[in-house]
Amino acid sequence: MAKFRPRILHHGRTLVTSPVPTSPPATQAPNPFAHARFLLSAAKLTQLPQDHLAEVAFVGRSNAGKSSALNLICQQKQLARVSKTPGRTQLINLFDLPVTAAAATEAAPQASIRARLVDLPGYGFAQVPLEIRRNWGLLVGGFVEQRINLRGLVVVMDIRHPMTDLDLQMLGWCEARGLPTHILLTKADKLGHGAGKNVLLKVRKELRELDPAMTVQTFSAHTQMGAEMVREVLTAWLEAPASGDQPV
Ligand SMILES: Nc1nc2c(ncn2[C@@H]2O[C@H](COP(=O)(O)OP(=O)(O)OP(=O)(O)O)[C@@H](O)[C@H]2O)c(=O)[nH]1
Ligand SMILES: [Mg+2]
Repeated sequence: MAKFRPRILHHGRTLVTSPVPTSPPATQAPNPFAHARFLLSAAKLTQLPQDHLAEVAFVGRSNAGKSSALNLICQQKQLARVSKTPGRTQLINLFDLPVTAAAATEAAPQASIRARLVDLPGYGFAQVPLEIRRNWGLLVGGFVEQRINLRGLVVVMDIRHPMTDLDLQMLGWCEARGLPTHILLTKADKLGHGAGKNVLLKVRKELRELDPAMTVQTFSAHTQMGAEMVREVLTAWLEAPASGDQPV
């Protein structure tokens, strides 16, 4: 198990990743994530399903807004638990996207993606005891490094405090794993339009240095800004054929 430590990111690696759409679709497609339902919470990697179903994981600092983002993407208020207390999610929470009769109609086949969404415990909460931090490293580190089901990672950052040292370390893990990585700059409602755009451009510039394949967008769980955009990114990842990626 590698330690959670800074990695030197190399340049110019090409990853297969979906381009971030720049404008909303002309017609509103059905939301393929609306049928998500809670599957299980895992305290250990061995408790996770052992199959080959595609998964996308949400990771980021504690209190950044991971669970809120998941809820908006799935258009459900209480799918993932949201809390004002940082460090609330200490378990890996899995959500199933089942193919239901309601979801999979011939008219809207894109409304049925058989996959899972994963809410990972957050990092960077100063008051967390050493024991819990150790456990976090084993759980989240192990998941990001080894989970064969992973098709992509969404790194959630508070737009007011993006690209912290711990975020950069996480991006290093994502980069090492070689999976598509998309950054959500969330709580964008807390900044004015111009200020938010400036942060977006700055982060995009930093990513060009770190890993040009990584993508970024602004997002707000409160105003729904960027929800359709991230749904399109996830859909493209989950619908893409598996790359034969093996655990590292
Ligand atoms: N203004 C604003 N607040 C948000 C937004 N997203 C989340 N929050 C608030 O931020 C706090 C933390 O949100 P969560 O979604 O629980 O964050 P988390 O990353 O899942 O936190 P942990 O599970 O503790 O790691 C809550 O009080 C949310 O209401 C947003 O887009 N805008
Ligand atoms: Mg959470």
